[in-house]
Parts: sequence; C-alpha cells; structure tokens
Amino acid sequence: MKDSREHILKKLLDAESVVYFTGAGISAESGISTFRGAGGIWNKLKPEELASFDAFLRNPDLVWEWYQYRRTVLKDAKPNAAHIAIAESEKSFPNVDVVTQNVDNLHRRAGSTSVYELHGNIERNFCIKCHTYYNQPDLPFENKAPKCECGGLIRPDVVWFGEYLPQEVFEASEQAARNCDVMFVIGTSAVVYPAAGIPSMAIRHGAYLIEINIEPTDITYSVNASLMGKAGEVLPGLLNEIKPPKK
Ligand code: BV8
Ligand code: ZN
Repeated sequence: MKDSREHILKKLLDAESVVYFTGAGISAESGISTFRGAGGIWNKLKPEELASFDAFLRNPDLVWEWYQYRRTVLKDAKPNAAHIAIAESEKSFPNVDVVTQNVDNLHRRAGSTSVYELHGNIERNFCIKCHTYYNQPDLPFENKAPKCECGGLIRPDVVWFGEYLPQEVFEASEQAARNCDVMFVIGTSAVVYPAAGIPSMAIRHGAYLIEINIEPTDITYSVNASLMGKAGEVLPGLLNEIKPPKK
C-alpha cells in the first residue's frame, strides 16, 4: 500500500530540499521518444549498436546520423507541463535540484536553474583527438560525422555505454540525493547504472520518494508513493496544490 495524497502533500509542504530525478519519460509529452517500453527506440535498435564508443568508431556516420535525427526532433520540441512545473516549483521550495539522465536540455529550457546532466547534453559535441568543443548550432546539421581541423572525428558530448559519467556532476548529484527531504523519480525505467543508484542513495539517507510513471518500474516497490499517470498531468496537478499563494 502506498501513501495517501494527503500524506504526500504534507511531506511536500514540510520539504526544504527537493530533488527531481528524471528520465526519458518526462520528455515523452514533448514528442521525444523514450528508449524502452512501448514505442521505445531500443525496441528497434540495440543500444550497443548506437550508444557506445566502439559503435561510433565502427560506423561514425550511422551514430552521428542517429544523433542528428534526435537533434532535428528536439529543434521543434518544447518543454512540457512537467518540465515547467519543476522550474516553477523553485518558488515553492527553498532548495530544488534536477538530476536528469536526459540529454535533451529541456529542463534548462523550461527555466530550471540547478540541473545536473548525468549523461551529457546532445547540443554539445567535441573532437575525440584534441577535445575542441563544437556546439550546436555552430555545426551544420549534416549527416556525416564531421571532422575537426586537427583531423579528429567530432562526437556528441553524451555518456555512452561503458563510459564514465562526468565525475563532478555525479558527485554533486549524490550529494543532492543525500541531503534532500523529498525526491521525485519521474519517467525512468531505473535500469541504467550508476544513475539508477541515485534514488536508492536518497532512500538510504531518509528521503521521501515519490515515483511518477505510466507503469511500475524496478524502483516502484521501494518508493513511499507511486503515482501512475503521465508526468505532464500528474506532476503539475500535485505541485499546484502546494504552490505559494499569489501575492
Ligand atoms: C558505466 C546515451 C562505468 C546518451 C545512454 C558493461 C560494460 C560497462 C558498463 C556496463 C556493462 N554492463 C552494464 C553496464 C552498466 C551500464 C548499464 O547500466 N547497462 C544497463 C542497460 C544494464 N551503464 C553504463 O555503461 C554507464 N557507464 O557504467 O561506466 C564503467 C566504465 C567502463 C567499464 C565498466 C564500467 C553509462 C550509462 C549511460 C548510457 N547512455 N544513452 C543518449 O544517447 O541519450 S543510456 C539511455 O538510458 C539514456 O541515456 C537514458 O537516459 C538512460 C535511462 O533510460 P530512461 O531515461 O530510464 O528511459 P527509458 O526509455 O528506459 O524509460 C522511460 C520511462 O518513462 C519508462 O519507465 C516509461 O514507463 C516512462 N514513461 C513513458 N512516458 C511517460 C513515462 N512516465 C511518465 N510520463 C510519461 N508520459
Ligand atoms: Zn581536433
């Protein structure tokens, strides 16, 4: 049995520090496809075939083209009601951090001011030889992996399978998880590590966990409250109930 709505609202009203741990599901209502579950990209492609450095070296143009396709989808995408509710909730809680596995930059575009990107950002690219950065929109949307002046291949600045997460970002995310009173776990299948270990760290340090997903996940059994439904509907509904009164 999970906690009642009244109990959840009480926890939120008392919260000083809130962390939103998000995955691809929070961007689904912005038209960005998820990786797993119904319609997920991994259903058609294998992650190892695309999201790994070996895959990139084996076929740089194929991997580059996949990211270019995702960037064109992103160009027309907008932050949805869930991203916006998170940004606006900075007025409701003294301390708000977003720890995201997403690379789509939608939390920042929604106005969130403290965003930790565990898996990088698709709008940044760098040369694998000299590490010069080439960020969008400087790079034309061509479909062949471009080359740096030094001759090195240019790759997206995202974390692929078998690659380490950015150290300071990961440590800051663990710190936020240890210090928060409430952690939302939104739109993630919670299967990719070490990111998926962040919610368990919050639980070990006494945080109250609220999951929002359209289906149960690996973490559902261990959260305090599991709210089934679309993030863009469930989250604004909940946060509206604790919004500070309009001055
Ligand atoms: C690492 C690239 C240390 C960026 C991604 C062998 C060798 C090395 C490591 C491993 C190995 N075997 C296993 C590992 C560990 C591996 C891992 O965890 N594998 C899993 C799959 C078993 N992890 C790694 O490799 C990590 N690095 O361990 O380094 C190391 C180094 C060297 C040697 C040894 C160890 C790196 C992990 C990062 C991989 N990068 N992508 C990109 O292109 O995006 S993974 C990919 O999955 C994305 O990054 C994504 O962020 C991540 C997690 O997915 P989710 O966000 O959860 O999305 P998903 O589609 O799964 O779920 C969506 C959810 O939303 C669903 O639950 C759905 O129900 C819900 N939903 C849908 N719609 C809605 C909704 N909810 C609410 N509202 C809606 N409307
Ligand atoms: Zn270079």
